[in-house]
Amino acid sequence: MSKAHTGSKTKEYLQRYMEGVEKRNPGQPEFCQAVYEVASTIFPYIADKPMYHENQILERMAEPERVISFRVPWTDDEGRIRTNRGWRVQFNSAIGPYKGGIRFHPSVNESILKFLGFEQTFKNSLTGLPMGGGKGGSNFNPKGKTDNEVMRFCQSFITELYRHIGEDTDVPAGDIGVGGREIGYMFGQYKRITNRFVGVLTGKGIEFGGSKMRTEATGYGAIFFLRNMLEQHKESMEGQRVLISGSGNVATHAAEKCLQLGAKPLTLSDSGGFVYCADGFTQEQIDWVKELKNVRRGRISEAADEFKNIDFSEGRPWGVEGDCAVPSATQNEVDGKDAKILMKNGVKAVAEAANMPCEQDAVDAFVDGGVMFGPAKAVNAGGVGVSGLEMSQNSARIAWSEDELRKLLENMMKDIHDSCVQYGESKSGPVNYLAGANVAGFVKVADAMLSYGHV
Ligand code: NDP
Ligand code: 2IT
Repeated sequence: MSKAHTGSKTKEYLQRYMEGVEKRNPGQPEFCQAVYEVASTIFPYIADKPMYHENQILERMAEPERVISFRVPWTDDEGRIRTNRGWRVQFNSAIGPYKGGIRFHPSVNESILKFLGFEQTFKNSLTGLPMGGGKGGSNFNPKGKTDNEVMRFCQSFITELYRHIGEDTDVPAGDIGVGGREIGYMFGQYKRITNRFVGVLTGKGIEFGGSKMRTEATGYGAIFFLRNMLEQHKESMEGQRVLISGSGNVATHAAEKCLQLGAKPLTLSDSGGFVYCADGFTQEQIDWVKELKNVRRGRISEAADEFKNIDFSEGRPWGVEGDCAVPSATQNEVDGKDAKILMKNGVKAVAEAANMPCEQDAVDAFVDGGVMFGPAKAVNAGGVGVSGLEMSQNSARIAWSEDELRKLLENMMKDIHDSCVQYGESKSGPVNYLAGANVAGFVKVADAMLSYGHV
């Protein structure tokens, strides 16, 4: 719900609440942005529900239960000692053990990890599985590092973190800069230190307890959500021209699912620029990009050297004409100006596959402009959803089939979509998926917190 939609009393409460959040979290703009986005839709919902105010639920929700910060020393291939900073934000355990990814990127700081942990709490609630919210990471830059350097870094990171995590306490997974390779190194070190083979990390290799469909789950799930939004508005994926940013795990699998559902993925990107294919990428081209990014670890611009019908440009892909946009790279990659251009070019649906990819101005422009807007915590919940199923399989020491997991993912995304509709439907206008996702995620966590008393 945009600022314009909130009543004056509610607006005043929201403003006072945000002043407090900003005062307590100086220099943490991403965290304050994420809290505002949620609070601006929750305050109208709880206006006539005094128990949430009396029990300070929103105040408590904006405070992580615990933030662990630690030193990560490691040795590079030249024998030099390097020092990075590591964190785990254990945000909210009201409905289950802390759960959420680990990010390795030079931009990582406490503000970014707190915003991600806060968002994760609501996202995990939406999946319907018993998982609390957490996030971790390091300002380590994996770019240009050898496999051995990444291995030594991961081992050092876990040598400190292992004492704070566990299959019933906190279960990390991947995020930007952390994929199958890094999870393997971290799980190997955890097992070695503790002498326990348990589901303490998800996104593991299939050979050692990983779940089928976890690698694909976030991107596939995002496109299932997009399809559900379109179908809710009597449209289909067939023939849709889809603008995608990023070229990592989420972006490549989103592009692949678009293709499988008869849509045309037109763009992919990385921090150097974007590639555009007017015909839509083929499966062969998407596989080539996966190999480029996961094995050769090259730049997306190389795709334009390899394929005649692919062009490379600097900047972001939001000026390309398309029908749907699926930002899948990082936070704040779509600003208010981008949003106006996308809308002018006829984009009718936006599905946030990355976490908080749209600035608040862009979110307001989409929601107020009647664009179908799927917020990250709903759209990308398929990743952590299948992580939750990996935890179940690990606990029961079983492995489900790919077919079964694909069905479970598709059904989970449908249930999340329908929860957003249930809480976001209005008598007058289109479904407000933003308010719907926030309220649906909030209710379960808030009610669990009420049950525990003042803790
Ligand atoms: P990857 O590391 O696999 O890929 C990240 C992609 O985004 C790369 O193309 C990278 O380009 C680009 N990127 C990262 N940072 C920036 C930046 N500051 N500016 C421009 N481009 C950038 O990560 P994922 O695909 O796993 O994650 C992408 C997004 O999806 C993130 O927001 C993540 O939090 C979210 N997400 C991921 C889930 C998962 O299961 N992996 C689950 C739910 C959400 P470059 O290589 O040049 O840095
Ligand atoms: O943002 C996210 O949901 C993730 N990076 C995935 C978390 C997980 O635990 O699978």
